[in-house]
Amino acid sequence: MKSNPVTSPPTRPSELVDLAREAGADDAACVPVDAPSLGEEAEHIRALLPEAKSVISIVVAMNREQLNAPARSLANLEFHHAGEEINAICRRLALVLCKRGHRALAPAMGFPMEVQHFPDRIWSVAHKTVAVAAGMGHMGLHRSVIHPKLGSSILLGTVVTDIELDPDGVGVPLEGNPCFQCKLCVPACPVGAISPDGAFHFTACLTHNYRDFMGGFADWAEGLASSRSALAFRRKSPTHEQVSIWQSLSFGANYKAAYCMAVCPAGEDVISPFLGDKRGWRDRYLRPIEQRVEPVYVLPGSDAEAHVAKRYPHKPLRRVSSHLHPRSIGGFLDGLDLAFQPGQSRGIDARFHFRFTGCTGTDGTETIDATVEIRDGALVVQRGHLGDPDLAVTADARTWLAFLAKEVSILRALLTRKVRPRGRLSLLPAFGRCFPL
Ligand code: B12
Ligand code: SF4
Repeated sequence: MKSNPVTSPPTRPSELVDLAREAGADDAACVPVDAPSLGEEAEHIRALLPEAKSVISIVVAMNREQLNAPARSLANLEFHHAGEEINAICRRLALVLCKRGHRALAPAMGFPMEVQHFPDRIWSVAHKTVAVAAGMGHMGLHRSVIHPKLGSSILLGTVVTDIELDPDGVGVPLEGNPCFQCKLCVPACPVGAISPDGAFHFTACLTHNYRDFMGGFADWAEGLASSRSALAFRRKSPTHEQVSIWQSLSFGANYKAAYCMAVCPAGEDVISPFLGDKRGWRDRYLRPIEQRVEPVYVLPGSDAEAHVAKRYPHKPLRRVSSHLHPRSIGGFLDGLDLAFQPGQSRGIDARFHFRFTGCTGTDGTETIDATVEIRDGALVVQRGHLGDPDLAVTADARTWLAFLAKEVSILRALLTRKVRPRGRLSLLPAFGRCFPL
């Protein structure tokens, strides 16, 4: 039986921070679950622990020298060790709190995740959102959280608990962002996932960096299953790629890049050598990454493919699939902005109306209408039909999802009238080009 924490007085946040440090954290802060800065994340936190009242953000610093080494085996070793360490710290802290009569749990820093939801949200808690809300840092241009002192080379964890916090000393978002817009992370990324204007190209990063993970692995496995012979498979996927998969399965999945984190000079403990010799920093940390000859994984016809061909012609291009096939029309519509390729949308100035019939809703089948506008390299997706369309598409939901998963050809879908376009038909393939999967 648990003791009744409701009767106990609110806990001082500093007490929890001390416990987190004793458990091994390099920094920590707590924030109530109903803090406005947590936004919708509160729902996900309460889904894990309905009694949750607070979250403790845990920060662990990594060895920057190890991350900065161009050899990715060194960086991956550091990611794996630091990841295990943060899981152990969060587990230890949660156990201490449980022994004191509270409820506490520690979601994974990375994997395992709720992969049955793939490609929708599979993580239990967004550690970045918690860390930012608790004042542990802000997301930089590269979209990782930068700690004001430790910099970018940190991993994050979260402990969820039913402890009521004394408001005095709870974490609040930092006033300034440690990212000072040096933009070194932009050229460091081989697939152009980080735009100088702050946009983050999710599918570019995922397809390359996570080649041995999740959808990348599924694509590799399908390549194996669909090959006529061993030789045909070897032609499709050279032997070093099978060895990479073996290594990832044996020793923990390995990232292909993470260079954005490696080159970042932000953070009090990191910045001095950069400010002292900016050119020297570039030569030491950016140049070897740029010059590295390494396979780069891209979606065919993506902005990433064009970027590698233009910026890094010495890096061999490997055209693969991300296997981010949506499983529902809601997932398709929500995922459009993650998959959108501004470069491929050049020249398109159009409004699309979609009507999906036979969608599985909570109370039976239903129809979903949506308007998609693509203009000036930007995308706007809205529910319902707005304005006059240049192309209107009515589609059976199951057929549309099967088409996106390459299980049904568009020709067959058109011939069977499961997909019925009306208007400027040339816009249909143009639309497809903007969203390679
Ligand atoms: C999803 C995820 C990814 C995705 C998306 C990256 C991203 N910027 O969010 C991919 C697979 C590309 C990725 C890559 C990496 N990741 Co990661 N990742 C996560 C994860 C599981 C959730 C991130 C999250 O909170 N997203 C939602 C919001 C808060 O973040 P966002 O930036 O606004 O959202 C972007 C994407 O997540 C995506 N997105 C938003 N909503 C949704 C919904 C769905 C369904 C999907 C699929 C995507 C998606 O679009 C947004 C912008 O394009 C966390 C672990 C966790 N449980 O929190 C680690 C985490 C963010 N990753 C981490 C790391 C270290 C990395 C890598 C460096 C890995 C590596 N070693 O190479 C790279 C860096 C890439 C980069 N520049 O961001 C660390 C970051 C630490 C820090 N200092 O901030 C975390 C916190 C893990 C940890 N416990 O420390 N990651
Ligand atoms: S490398 Fe420069 S621009 Fe990129 S996140 Fe770090 S400080 Fe910001």
